[in-house]
Amino acid sequence: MRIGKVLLIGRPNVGKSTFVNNLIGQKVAITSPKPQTTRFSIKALYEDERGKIIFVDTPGIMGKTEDHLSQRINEKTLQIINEDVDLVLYIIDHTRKRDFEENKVLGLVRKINRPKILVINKIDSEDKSFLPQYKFLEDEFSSVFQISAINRTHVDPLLNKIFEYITEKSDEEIPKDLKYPILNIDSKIFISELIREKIFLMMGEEIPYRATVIVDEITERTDKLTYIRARILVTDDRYKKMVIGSLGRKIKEIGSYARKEIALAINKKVFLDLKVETDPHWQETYY
Ligand SMILES: Nc1nc2c(ncn2[C@@H]2O[C@H](COP(=O)(O)OP(=O)(O)OP(=O)(O)O)[C@@H](O)[C@H]2O)c(=O)[nH]1
Ligand SMILES: [Mg+2]
Repeated sequence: MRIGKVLLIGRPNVGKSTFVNNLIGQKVAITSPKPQTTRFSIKALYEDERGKIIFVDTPGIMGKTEDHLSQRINEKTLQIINEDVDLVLYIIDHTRKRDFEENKVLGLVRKINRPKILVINKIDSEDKSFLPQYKFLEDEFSSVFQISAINRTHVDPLLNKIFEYITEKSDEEIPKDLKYPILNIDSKIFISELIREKIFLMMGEEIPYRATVIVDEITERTDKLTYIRARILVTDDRYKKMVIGSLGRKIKEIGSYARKEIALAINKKVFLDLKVETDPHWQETYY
């Protein structure tokens, strides 16, 4: 069987998770316009008549890491990029200047001794382009693709190229992490991610980094209704107030968006029992 693993690497916000979702054809990783939306690596299986590919989405590597959370995320990401893979996709966003952060990621990419493809994302964007700043990279990478992950532009030719690096493997050579059906995360984590995404999309700049979501219970109440109990943990009481909002409006809104999406994903009605708690140590406990 032709089977292999492809690692995605890039600074935050370049569109790694969007690329994986649109390639797989369903949402496996949450996305947002805020940096480091992804907090742990997500492995998702793509399969067609040519073979199977595990795409490894990773958290965007931050240039500066001042807090515990982003330091831990960066550390974990560095471990993942050392895993053995068949191919690396180095994803860049040409609408952003090449800066310290990009150079840091490029330094890491250079050290990976595997075949690499340079993927320039967001070609649909009408924002100012800094493409000339990335021109020099074309000499370094044997293949360069300009894509729009969001519109799926040039994704198929890229996929054809990716398959050139995916070889036949014997049963013993097949990576163990191919045992899961599509995703390497369980439903509790998946649901907590969907709720966390709403926090990234609906709260200001700071709260998303002070918050995490824990799903404590998923119970099938009837064959049509699923009960889900979850907590949003924040580091401080003042963030708790902000997430709850005046008259509880904010948490209601977050819960309502999350509930609708979860219901769609599991194809059942969902009762979402969502609370906010202060836990100053969640970052150390969970990351
Ligand atoms: N215009 C445009 N926007 C895109 C494209 N791909 C992704 N985006 C947007 O870029 C933002 C970041 O996308 P993500 O997929 O979350 O980026 P990421 O690289 O996974 O980010 P981290 O998880 O934070 O590292 C989101 O607002 C996406 O909608 C694209 O092809 N074109
Ligand atoms: Mg991501």
